[in-house]
Amino acid sequence: MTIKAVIFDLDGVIVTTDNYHYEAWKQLADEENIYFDREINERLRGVSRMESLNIILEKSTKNYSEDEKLEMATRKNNYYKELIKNLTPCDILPGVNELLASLKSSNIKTAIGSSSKNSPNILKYIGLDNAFDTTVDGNDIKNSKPDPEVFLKAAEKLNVSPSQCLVVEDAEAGVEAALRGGMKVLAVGFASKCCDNATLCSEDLTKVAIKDLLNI
Ligand code: B16
Ligand code: MG
Repeated sequence: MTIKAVIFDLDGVIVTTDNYHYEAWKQLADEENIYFDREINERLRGVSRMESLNIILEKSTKNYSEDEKLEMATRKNNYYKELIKNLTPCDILPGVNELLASLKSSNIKTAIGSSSKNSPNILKYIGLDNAFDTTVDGNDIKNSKPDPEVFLKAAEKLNVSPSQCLVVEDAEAGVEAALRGGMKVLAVGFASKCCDNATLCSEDLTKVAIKDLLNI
């Protein structure tokens, strides 16, 4: 078997938080009179909070200071933190629990590799805080996706070489990060429609057979 570890992105792969990110950014954008819509929201997938804010500010004519930007990012995160309190195990995406169980019974290591600093809380709310061998998230890295840092750290913690890792991603930035890290990548959801460079593509995890993942 080529693959010894599977590293999962969190938002958009394990659980869908898209709408909560959208609602929290929308509230901030409305307060600041900045145009924001769901198409712009798609561009925020997988990128860090501050980079997301910079994308939103492309529609603003005002120049914000670094302190003002920090305040806005914190304000958005406070709205988001309230919204994600609604998450429960019912929000785990289809196929996730089954795939995790098959990987465990095949002795394949698993990790979370997420840009989100809210990862620890999200995993708690959905009851998967003890489901992975290790987790690396936005709190542990300096460079966010498409930089491969988050995935390379996860591989290091698992003691598996990058070429033996498969990343599961829903964002273009995440697919690029995995490939730049020398890993294989399964593109799901949004990324499955646009990432021709991914090793494998699937609309969701219900359509994925474990034997196809491990022998690539
Ligand atoms: P936070 P992932 C990413 O998570 C989200 O896709 C992205 O939309 C968000 O901006 C980023 O986390 C940072 O999130 O504000 O919670 O730190 O897809 O890498 O699991
Ligand atoms: Mg994601």
